[in-house]
Amino acid sequence: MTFPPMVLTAAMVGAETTRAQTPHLPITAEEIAEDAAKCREAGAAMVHLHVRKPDGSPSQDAELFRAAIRAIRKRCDVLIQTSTGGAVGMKVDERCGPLTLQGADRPDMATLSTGTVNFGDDVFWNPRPLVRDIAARIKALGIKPEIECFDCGMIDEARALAKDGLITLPAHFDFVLGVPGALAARPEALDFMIASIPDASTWTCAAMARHQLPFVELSAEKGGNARVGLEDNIFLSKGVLAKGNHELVAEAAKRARAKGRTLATPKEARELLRLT
Ligand code: KMH
Ligand code: ZN
Repeated sequence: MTFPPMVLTAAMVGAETTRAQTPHLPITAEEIAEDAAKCREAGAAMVHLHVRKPDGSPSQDAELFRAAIRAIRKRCDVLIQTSTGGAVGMKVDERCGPLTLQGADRPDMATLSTGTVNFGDDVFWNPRPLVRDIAARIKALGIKPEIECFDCGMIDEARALAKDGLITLPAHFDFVLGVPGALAARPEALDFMIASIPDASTWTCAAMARHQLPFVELSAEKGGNARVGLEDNIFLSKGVLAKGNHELVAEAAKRARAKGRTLATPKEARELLRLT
């Protein structure tokens, strides 16, 4: 079967990875932009973006996002998907900081997690009213959400959001597999999720830690898209740190091509994911 070009997303920063874990985590706008340009060259069509304060702590501050988005767009044409998850414990207005950016600074996409989930020893808190609030803000900004599903019920919740007119179908889903306390990174789980999404929807898979690169191969075989990057995994191979997100993207690109997939450019990704 011939599949469409594969969209590779680089989850570059996250909220949990620390410089103590890897010295290669980009923190400043310039560091993020430099690595984003290398990710683009290596085959990424999109970056999933979090930002940090100068001390490295997670932030959803609009001005930090504005600086990172401008720095990235100055260097390359990669699509920018901002986080609305932020870090555990953040309140909704803080989480939605990047959704206040308009005009040339507006992100291309934003994430929308559709349910509460254990997140390691913490809880990533997404009760229904909060999810609806964030969905409405994404809709008002006129961009498309990536529905982050840490568990299967979150796909069903997306259908409920569509019924309420808060998202449109077909949607774009991200299956997040392997967060401790949530759905494990098992091939059967991926198969079930693929079978569960509404007709004509698109999907990507973000598997955690050592599962990241093997699940790029699985996603490639199954006709989907994939997310890699230091938010979810810091190792290129056992005990070997990735020297930046671009190394993980390059490895993902190699594995995707070995499975017969071509890689989407940002322009192709925009069409494939039906972004406005
Ligand atoms: N940092 C996690 C608690 C998102 O970006 O939308 C949530 C997260 C999801 O990373
Ligand atoms: Zn994230």
